[in-house]
Amino acid sequence: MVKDVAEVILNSTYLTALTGAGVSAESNIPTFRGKDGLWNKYRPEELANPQAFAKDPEKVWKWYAWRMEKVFNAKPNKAHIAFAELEKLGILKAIVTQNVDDLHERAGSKNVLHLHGSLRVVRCTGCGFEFEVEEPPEIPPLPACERCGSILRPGVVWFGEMLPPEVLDRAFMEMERSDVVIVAGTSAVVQPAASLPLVVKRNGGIIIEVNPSRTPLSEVADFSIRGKAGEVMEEILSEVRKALF
Ligand code: BJW
Ligand code: ZN
Repeated sequence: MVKDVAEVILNSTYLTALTGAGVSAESNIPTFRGKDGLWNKYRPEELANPQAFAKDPEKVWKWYAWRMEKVFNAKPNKAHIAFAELEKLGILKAIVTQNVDDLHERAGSKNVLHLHGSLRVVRCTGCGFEFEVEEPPEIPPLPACERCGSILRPGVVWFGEMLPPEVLDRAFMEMERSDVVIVAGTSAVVQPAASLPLVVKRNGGIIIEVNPSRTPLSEVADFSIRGKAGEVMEEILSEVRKALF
């Protein structure tokens, strides 16, 4: 299977990837759902929404500050590195990620689209001022905007919120151009991200799924490799290299 997939990748004209939390699992960052999922005891629907923040901003901020700490100290794993290598080889053209960590970039990937924002970004709920952070804020007190004094919030996309329109447009454009897409480490239940690979399928392209578990996308995927992203992507890269060099 991995050999066949490597061949498909080598024959592709425009390969892209859609990644999710499972790709960072081997960097010890918990996923949201699935086996070993859940950030602490919370389901994402419970805290990753504007209503939860309005009701108890301190609780939500504490959850994010704790996650920021974990993510900022994490290291890219074999999956992130393999994706970055495939881009360097000129084969992978773009990564569309649902992840709010920056592990793809830290592994060396250049063309990364963040559908759900980033834990590195903090935004003012009043004036919209946005900036990058090196460290998580210390909570309490609630972090306040230095320009207008309003409460700051994590620069991520919560349930019921729009995805950044220009990022979503570019993600759809990348999928329109793709003849092959690797879908790795996502439960493929959160929309509109989960629909992106269907664009490739509709245009007659190929979906390669990499996930230890079945997902709603497994039914339409041309290849479903059941395994951990780090291990599988490393094998794929090694097969690609063997064929090239
Ligand atoms: C491994 C592994 C290993 C483990 N290797 N793999 C259409 C129909 C129904 C509902 C909607 C719809 N359109 C919109 C909605 C509403 C909603 C939605 O999708 N709800 C569904 C859950 C039902 N969507 C939205 O609200 C979005 N906004 C929007 O559409 O605006 C317009 C609109 C609003 C309202 C109605 C209609 C339109 C916004 C979605 C924002 C998602 N935000 C979060 C939180 C980000 C901030 C934070 O981090 O806190 O994004 S939720 C969370 O889920 C996070 C993730 O990016 C996202 C996806 O999760 P992901 O990455 O797939 O991870 P998991 O944990 O689910 O799966 C991990 C997978 O890895 C598993 O499959 C494992 O098997 C696997 N795995 N180890 C490889 N080693
Ligand atoms: Zn402000």
